[in-house]
Amino acid sequence: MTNTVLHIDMDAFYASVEKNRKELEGAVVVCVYSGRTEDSGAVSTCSYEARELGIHAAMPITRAKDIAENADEDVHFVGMDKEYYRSVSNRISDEIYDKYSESIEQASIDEAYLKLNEDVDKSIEIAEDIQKQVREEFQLTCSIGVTPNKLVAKIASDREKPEGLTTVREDEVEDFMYGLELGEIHGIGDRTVERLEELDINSVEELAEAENALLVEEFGEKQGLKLKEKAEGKDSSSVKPQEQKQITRITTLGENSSIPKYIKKYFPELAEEIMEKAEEKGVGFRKVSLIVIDDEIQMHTRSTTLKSHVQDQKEIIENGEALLEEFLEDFSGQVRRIGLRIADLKEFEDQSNLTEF
Ligand code: DCP
Ligand code: MG
Repeated sequence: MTNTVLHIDMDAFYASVEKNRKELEGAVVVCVYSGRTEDSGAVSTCSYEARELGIHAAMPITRAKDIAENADEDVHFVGMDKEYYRSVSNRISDEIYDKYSESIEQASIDEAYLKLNEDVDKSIEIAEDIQKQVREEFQLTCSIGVTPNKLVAKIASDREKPEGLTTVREDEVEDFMYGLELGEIHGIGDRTVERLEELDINSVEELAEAENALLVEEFGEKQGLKLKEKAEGKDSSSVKPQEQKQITRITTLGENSSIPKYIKKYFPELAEEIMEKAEEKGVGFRKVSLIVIDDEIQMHTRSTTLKSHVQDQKEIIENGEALLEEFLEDFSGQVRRIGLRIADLKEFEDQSNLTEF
């Protein structure tokens, strides 16, 4: 079996999330206000429209406001709300990435590595599918690198932003790496570039072909050889999945509805997908949740806690149905998307074949 690593990086993440939340058009600048004076603080990130004006992350807010004042278009300034961005990030991972990989490493609030047990062509299809769902379900875009390892994936995802898809196959790694500047390789900072240049190593190719002894003398055995491996595009580090806290599956209804019978028809398939994942992970659950996304894209959740941990598809469906009926009793809108979730997960051993006395 072959496998690949995807690196997914959201485009202008905080700014894009704010754009949707506040229904803003055009340039958006997300600010971290320090509170000292009204405008003291720095830009956290900004939309691509704002970048075109010359605004960028880490710029003082006062400077960004000066630029905005002289711009022909409106520039929206909003305060950073990291907790909210984190909740969106968790949902993207939970509702989309989780369907494709057993091994997801959330590397930061807006980037994740997925290990896929697939060949490159199938992996590209999955990456396209992920981009489509992120766009349709979250009105956000992301850029993805499809490659043999984490090091190359991280660089690849950054090559064609926004909404880029960059594939580097095993036999293309060398060309890809040699086309980079030394400083573009993750983990090779300005100071390292300077030290390499002092050794007359001025390109990635030269680093890949440098004498081991020379690098070891300058950087020590471990770091010296590591630098060379990086230049070769080699990386043996594995995707390290975080402990999974919940399993969620959501689907869009054929048409918006508020009729329990119609909505419930979607439950068996959702529950089956959740169970497949739970069995693959070897976990049982004690909490079942219903997720409703209404026709105004508002999300509602309702949950039940069970008496003990189980690993039972029927429990998901029946509790989901009860929660849905309860929810619809005092809900006057229309349901657009429906989902089920299991949580409070625990390693689970099937004991149904043990005889009870
Ligand atoms: N961030 C920050 N300060 C920085 C850099 C980043 O607060 N100096 C935050 C805001 C970003 C998020 O981290 O939205 C992710 O960082 P990225 O470098 O991925 O930046 P973006 O997602 O905003 O833009 P890009 O489209 O270039 O990935
Ligand atoms: Mg990003």
